[in-house]
Amino acid sequence: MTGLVIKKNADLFTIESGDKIFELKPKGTLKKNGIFVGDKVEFSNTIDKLLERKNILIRPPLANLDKIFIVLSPLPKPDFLLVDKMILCCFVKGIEPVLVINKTDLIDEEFVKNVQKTYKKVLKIIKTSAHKNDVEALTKQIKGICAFAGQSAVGKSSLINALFGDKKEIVGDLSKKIERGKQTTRLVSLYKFGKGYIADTAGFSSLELGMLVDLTPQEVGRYYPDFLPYLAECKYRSCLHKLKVDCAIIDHVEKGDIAKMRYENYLKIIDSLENFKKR
Ligand SMILES: Nc1nc2c(ncn2[C@@H]2O[C@H](COP(=O)(O)OP(=O)(O)O)[C@@H](O)[C@H]2O)c(=O)[nH]1
Ligand SMILES: [Mg+2]
Ligand SMILES: [Zn+2]
Repeated sequence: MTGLVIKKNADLFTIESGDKIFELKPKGTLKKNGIFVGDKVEFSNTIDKLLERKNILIRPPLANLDKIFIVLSPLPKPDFLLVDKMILCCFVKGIEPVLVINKTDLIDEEFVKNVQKTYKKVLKIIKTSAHKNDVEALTKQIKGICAFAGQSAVGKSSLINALFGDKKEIVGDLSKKIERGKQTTRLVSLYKFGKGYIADTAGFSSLELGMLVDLTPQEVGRYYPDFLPYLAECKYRSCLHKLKVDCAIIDHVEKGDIAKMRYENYLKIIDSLENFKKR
């Protein structure tokens, strides 16, 4: 039989298969540390085989992520460099990023417009208010294995609470874990929601560049959907888009086709990637 790992507790794994749940240990030759929540496995009375995975994150430990909701809000003030790093990480790993503008009850139109202008060519953008229980757009987006990311206090836990609504026993467990997760646990579970699953990714608010260590600075621009239409215009194929001469990206930033902030954050990301590799 095959199933999905939805929870891991020491060497005991919770596997969902159809509408049944199994609690199993891996057979002797399989290393428990090699099996992640989100993995598909073959099993009998033990977990026998790990099936192919499409991606993996180490922190939080999750396999086969389909979508990450990157949440931001007017308060706390957004850290757009972090947002851009998360978007890059998603594209590198083959995860669909969705930008969630939360706290629309507090937001002025100007804030929303600016975010939309900067990111409309980059990823899907939806608006929510956890306070007003306005999570319809978010509900529609939940397919496959999904996780929430974003700086602390943007409303990730509140959104998850709003989604689960009256299923209080799950929510209690989930939000407790998320709070606890800040200091201690690295445990992750998947909770079924509609057509997909939601991961309670405690502490998914920062991102180490180590995750992108296999990426060369020259490759970074290729993961920028807003750069993509112009890359062929750069004179040199390995253009880092740092020098004005013969660089189409800088040209299109000046023309306003590419958001200046996206470009400036791009420069910061490739610089820190270069420094990281030198260490
Ligand atoms: N006004 C408003 N406040 C919100 C909204 N969502 C969350 N908050 C508040 O923002 C604070 C942080 O929320 P929380 O869910 O803990 O954020 P997390 O750190 O991202 O999980 C709490 O005081 C929430 O009540 C919202 O849609 N509107
Ligand atoms: Mg939280
Ligand atoms: Zn260039």
